[in-house]
Amino acid sequence: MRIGIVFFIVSFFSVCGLRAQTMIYPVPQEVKWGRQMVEIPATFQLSGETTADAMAVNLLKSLLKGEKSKAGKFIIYIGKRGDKAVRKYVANIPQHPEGYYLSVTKDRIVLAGNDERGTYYAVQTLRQLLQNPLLEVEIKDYPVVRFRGVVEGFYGTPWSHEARLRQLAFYGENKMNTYIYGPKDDPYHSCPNWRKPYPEKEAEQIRELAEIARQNAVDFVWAIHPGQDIKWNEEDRNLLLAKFESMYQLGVRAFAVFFDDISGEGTNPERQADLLNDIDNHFVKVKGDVTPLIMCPTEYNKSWSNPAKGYLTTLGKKLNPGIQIMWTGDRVISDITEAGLAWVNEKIDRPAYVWWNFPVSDYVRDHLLMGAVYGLDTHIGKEMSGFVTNPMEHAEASKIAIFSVADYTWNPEKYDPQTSWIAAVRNVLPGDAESLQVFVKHNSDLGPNGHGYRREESVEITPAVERFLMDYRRGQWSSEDYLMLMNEYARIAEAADILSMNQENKPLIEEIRPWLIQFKNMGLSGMEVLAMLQAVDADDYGLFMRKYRHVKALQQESFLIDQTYNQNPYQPGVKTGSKVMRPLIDSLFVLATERYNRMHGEHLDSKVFTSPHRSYSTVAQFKSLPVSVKTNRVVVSPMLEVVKWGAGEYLGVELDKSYVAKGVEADFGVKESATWLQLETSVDGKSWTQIPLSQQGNQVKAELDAEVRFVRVVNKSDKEQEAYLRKFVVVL
Ligand code: 14T
Repeated sequence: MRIGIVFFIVSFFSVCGLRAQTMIYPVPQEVKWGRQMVEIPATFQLSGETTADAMAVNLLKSLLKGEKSKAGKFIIYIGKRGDKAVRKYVANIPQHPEGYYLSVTKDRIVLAGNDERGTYYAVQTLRQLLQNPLLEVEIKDYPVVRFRGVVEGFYGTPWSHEARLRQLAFYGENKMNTYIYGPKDDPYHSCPNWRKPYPEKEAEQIRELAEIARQNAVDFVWAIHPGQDIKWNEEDRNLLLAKFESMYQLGVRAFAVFFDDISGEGTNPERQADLLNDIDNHFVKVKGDVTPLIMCPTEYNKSWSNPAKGYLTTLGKKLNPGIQIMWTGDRVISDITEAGLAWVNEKIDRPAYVWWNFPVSDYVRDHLLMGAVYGLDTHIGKEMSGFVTNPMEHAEASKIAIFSVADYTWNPEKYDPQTSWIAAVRNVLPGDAESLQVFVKHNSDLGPNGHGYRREESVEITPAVERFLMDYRRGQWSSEDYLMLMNEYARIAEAADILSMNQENKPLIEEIRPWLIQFKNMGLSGMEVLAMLQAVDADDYGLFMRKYRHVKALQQESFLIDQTYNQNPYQPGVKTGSKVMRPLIDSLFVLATERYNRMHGEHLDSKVFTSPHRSYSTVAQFKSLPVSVKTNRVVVSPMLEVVKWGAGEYLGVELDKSYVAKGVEADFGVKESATWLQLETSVDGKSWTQIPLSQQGNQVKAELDAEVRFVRVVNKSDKEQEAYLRKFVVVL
């Protein structure tokens, strides 16, 4: 009797515990848990095996350890609407594309899709259920957004073939059905080679991607980006169709045409629509097994659109109704809102296909964007035809965001950013999830950037940080907050070491290694700066000097890490904890040193170690551009976007002291004939010397061989100019 009660209590609580653990992602529409545990016996019958979707059956078999046999009492039914095997359950199958019904009871499992993908997704859900002891359950499920996935659409190093193969498996597991291939730096996707077929090796890889995508229930969409130099004539039209035909021969069954980030003739909406309709009429509809065309317009966000000129309404009217139109929101990088979608949908006369520019980091390459996915309205699932995320060039690290986008697009109404984020971390690195959680919560924000898009970072610890700083400025601090901060920096240092030795997902660790090195430095610096505070309070001169020197050395080391790893030409370097945890170290270092100086009449340097040189400008878009030093070259980070450069405005570099500089190399995307660029140098920042420039194409050069501390480029014309910042280097 007693034992019975104990048994009852134990099993009751363990079933509750299981239920809490068995979280299914993406979160299903409807789940009803039963009470009984279910054990799939060693022998079972498999009904529908020969008629059901082959991918679904293969996946199912890989999950089952037992033997199938005709005599088994336990039966697994698998199939789609219309199949004999699941006929009895047809009333339970949601009438939605890719929907499914799954039920687990004492003596049977039913996996019934509304269509083949639905069946496949039923098995994917079963796969997740089997990661814990199996419990009775009934699930009715379907996606709200029709096309869900990823657009590889960033500038920078395209993903490797292996990374793409891992991605496709990940999409299948997380019920994403779309991968749009469009890396800006693949010359055969964009200028100049979009007209040419791929070389043999690349062609073979595309063939494999299309095939592996198919095996994971993903549409491989091949995109072309011809707008920068397309001529609106027969020849280019035929070349584009021929390229699509060659991709079709490689197994591609879905296509997109991108007209983003171009200028000139290619931006004409009538011509764009004619071309797309042509492809639709003479290629897509003729083939019969190709999915609806997708196009990315030139005005792909509200802030860039000019409704008076009617670009979007022209596309809306002219484009065949089946053609999908992409949209990034109110801005290039922005949250997705109900009002924003309503605005564009009305103009394009169809639900927009959202291209979400997160976690893409091609304009903030020194940061990792591994924060939670939020800022997406949860009531607009039906106002969009698709939703794809543009990721970072770091494929594995992007999975944190991709996982949550899969969750959001499947079931927007039930989407919860925080729980989804935690689940994403657990999914990507189950063995060291706790450490990865510490890492991602301090690697979320982008830092100041031209698009003005920011993300929250270090959220839980922020109140303690602010309180502690305020208290310390007032001359007192709570030991509770002190310990909390010490503990956080200790966990940061620990997480960095643990993750850097993780063997579970090596590609992930290699992608983030520079940031792990910087993260470790930050953890140590934080602990040591807090030790400085303690030493000041204890009035321990020797201890203070040790800690002071250590923090200084760590600051220099951090700068060195920043100048050594991830040396891309745009935003070279490695930033971590840049919103809260690193600024706190810098503030505390200054405050503690100043306090020490006051107490002892000393003059220890309290400046935080930073780059010796800096850029400065009156042009808003050029504000606080990073400067790096490559041996004898002082390099201002270039930018992707067009810059409006007002009359008399300048961009300059201030060196840490005077040098006899050799020269200047620059590229502002300005043609040889332009005369508004003027180079000037100065030693004191007051009297300026004009230096003649020599130009070849867009490349500008000047010889100096004179003492300079300031070098600047001025728009000396009397009107605003459009320019790019492709290169600005002072050679010492
Ligand atoms: F096609 C678009 F929807 C789009 O977003 N295009 C690019 C994209 O490839 C890039 O990854 C993303 C983030 O930088 O933004 C667009 O690229 C830009 C954006 C600019 F504001 C390129 C130049 C810009 F000035």
